[in-house]
Amino acid sequence: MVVFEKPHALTDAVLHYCPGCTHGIVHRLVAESIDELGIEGKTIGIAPVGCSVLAYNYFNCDMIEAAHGRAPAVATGVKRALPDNIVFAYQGDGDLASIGLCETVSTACRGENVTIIFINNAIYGMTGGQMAPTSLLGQVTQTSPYGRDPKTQGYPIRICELLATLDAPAYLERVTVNSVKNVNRAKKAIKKAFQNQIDGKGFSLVEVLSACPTNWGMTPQKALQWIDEAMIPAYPLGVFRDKGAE
Ligand SMILES: Cc1ncc(C[n+]2csc(CCOP(=O)(O)OP(=O)(O)O)c2C)c(N)n1
Ligand code: SF4
Repeated sequence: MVVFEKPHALTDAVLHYCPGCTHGIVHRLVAESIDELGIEGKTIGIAPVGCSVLAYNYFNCDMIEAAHGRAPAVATGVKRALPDNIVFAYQGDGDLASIGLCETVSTACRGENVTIIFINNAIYGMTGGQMAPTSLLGQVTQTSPYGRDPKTQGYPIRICELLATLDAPAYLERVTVNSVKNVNRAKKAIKKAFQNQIDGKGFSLVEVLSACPTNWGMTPQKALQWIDEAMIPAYPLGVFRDKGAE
C-alpha cells in the first residue's frame, strides 16, 4: 500500500536546496494543490531570481523564468493572454519586496487574477545572505553586520499588511511551515489561493515565513525555532484579506 508519494506536479529532479531549507516544503504544497485541483495541464508557473530560480526544473507544468522581481508583470501578461490557464508566480523576499516591489503593488492594485506564492526568509539567500527589506530589526546579515539599525537601514516591510491597504486584492494570508500543524495550514492557504483564481476572484497572495538555515547561520532545527521566536512576533500569521469570506 502506498502511504506517501511525490505529487505528480513535481518532476523527478533532485532539489538543489540546502539541508533544512523550507523552499522544498513549499514546492511540495504548491504541487499537491495543483494535483488536487486537477490543473496541471493548464497551469503556467513564473520562476523568480533567487534560490528558487530553478523552480522551472521542479514543477511539471509549463514554466517561464522572469527577470529579477518581474514575475507579477510576467504573470499578468500570461494570464491576460491566456485567461483559461492558471498562472502562479513563486518569489522570494528580495525578488518580491525589494527589486520587484513596484510590480507586486501594481499587480495587486489592479486585482489581476493570479496566484502569488511569496517566500519570506528575511534575507537574500542566493547571493550569500545580504539584508532584505524583510530582515528583522537587529538581524545580523552580510550587509548589516552590527544588526539591522532602523536609523540607517529602515524598518521591515510587512507585505500582507501593505497590500491590505489596497482595495483590489481578493486574498492575502501569512503562514509558515515550521511544524506539521503549520504546514497543514499553509497547504490550505496555498490551495485556496489557486481555487480563488479558478473561481475568478482575483489577486491572491500567500506569504510563507520560511527558513534559510545557511544564511541565518543556524542548524535546520534552530532555524525552525527562530521562526517561532523571532519571525512570527514581527510577522503575525493570519488572514489579512479574504473577499470570499466578507
Ligand atoms: C537585476 C538583478 N539584480 C540583482 C541580482 C542578484 N540577485 C540574485 S538573487 C538576489 C536576491 C535573492 O533573494 P530572495 O529573493 O530573497 O530569494 P532567496 O534566494 O532568499 O530565496 C539578488 C539580489 C540579479 N540576479 N539580477
Ligand atoms: S541559501 Fe537559504 S534559501 Fe537558499 S537554498 Fe540555502 S537555505 Fe534555502
